[in-house]
Amino acid sequence: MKKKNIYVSTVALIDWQGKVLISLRSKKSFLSNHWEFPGGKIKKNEAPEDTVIREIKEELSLDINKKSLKPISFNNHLYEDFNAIIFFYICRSWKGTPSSNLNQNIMWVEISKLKNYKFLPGSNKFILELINLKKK
Ligand code: DGT
Repeated sequence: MKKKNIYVSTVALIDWQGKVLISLRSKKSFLSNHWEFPGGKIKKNEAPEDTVIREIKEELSLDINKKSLKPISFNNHLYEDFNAIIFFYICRSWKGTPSSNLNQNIMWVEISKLKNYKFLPGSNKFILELINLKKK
């Protein structure tokens, strides 16, 4: 059976120590208690980069310049009720100090330790890609 497509943009914010910011989905949300990369659904007529910039401002109060966003990968993950097409970026510079506006638990984690966290299934692939990125 065909499922509805949803389009999502996500980003790995990587700091000067090579740590990545991840956030824990709140108890009320679908797939709660899974970790995720910050981001969210792309709105109608919005470019994927603009979704990252908007969501990072809303969720974490950080300002990102479009030039700092580097597209790395995408994934197509079939969840039970929908098909998620997820665009994945990395970003190494921004303005501000992150604070969670959604009351989500946020954490900086070394790339090599990301495997120890239970991520949304649609984003597991990106962890392997971050590891390979480090090796390059
Ligand atoms: P909402 O706003 O009530 O629809 O709640 P969410 O949290 O499901 O919506 P949103 O805007 O965060 O959409 C993200 C969707 O993408 C969500 O259904 C799960 C899926 N997804 C898979 N991997 C990731 C990831 O690493 N980060 C984020 N943000 N979403 C992911």
